[in-house]
Amino acid sequence: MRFDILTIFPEIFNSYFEESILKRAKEKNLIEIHTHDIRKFSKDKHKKVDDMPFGGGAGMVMTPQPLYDAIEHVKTLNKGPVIYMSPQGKVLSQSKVEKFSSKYKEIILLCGRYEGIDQRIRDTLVDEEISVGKYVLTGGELPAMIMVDAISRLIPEVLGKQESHLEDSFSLSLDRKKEYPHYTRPAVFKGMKVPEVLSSGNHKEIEKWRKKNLK
Ligand code: 21W
Repeated sequence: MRFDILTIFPEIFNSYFEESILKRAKEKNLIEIHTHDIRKFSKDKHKKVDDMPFGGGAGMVMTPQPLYDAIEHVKTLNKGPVIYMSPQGKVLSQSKVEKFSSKYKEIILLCGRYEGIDQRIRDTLVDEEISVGKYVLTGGELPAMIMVDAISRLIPEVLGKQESHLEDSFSLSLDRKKEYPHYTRPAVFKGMKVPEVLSSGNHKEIEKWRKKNLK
């Protein structure tokens, strides 16, 4: 999977994608992540990317020229859909993530800042708008990271045997499913004991206990 991310804050992405599972997926060439600084495409003498809203009102709007040029450039590198991370978008769910992961080999993620982007870019260059939940963030960068994370972990071989999603409760059904409680060593922590059955070696009894203790 190839991701191209359009943002005015490309540095935000570096640390998260350079750790753990996604770092390993990049090293194994299972995913490619390219960030593009929208500001570099600004033809304004001060590299401005925002302007006042026509009709008045609070806040600034991302001006169309840098967005248009950035998207047109990225479209030569990535043939996938342009997904605008937007509070007005369809809320992301595991079934949506599964659709993206199976349908596309390339995806373009557009991150907004300020009050959002000029409507003419949405009308002409955006294929789909996705939100990550019903709460207000400062921009689309965290949502884009969520997209990359959730889509990438469904690609075969991104997760090791250890983290395999074939057994996890999320991929077994579309919505949140119950999980049994997890414990690890030590067997006693600050006086709290691990349920004895879990170290009994009796797999039938362990299954029974786990079924009975779903949360
Ligand atoms: C948020 C821009 C709200 C404009 C009410 C109170 C991308 C996002 C974003 C943002 C407004 C996503 C206002 C879940 C999100 C994003 C920035 C509207 C301000 N309205 N998913 N304050 N939540 N957010 N105006 O915020 O770009 S995906």
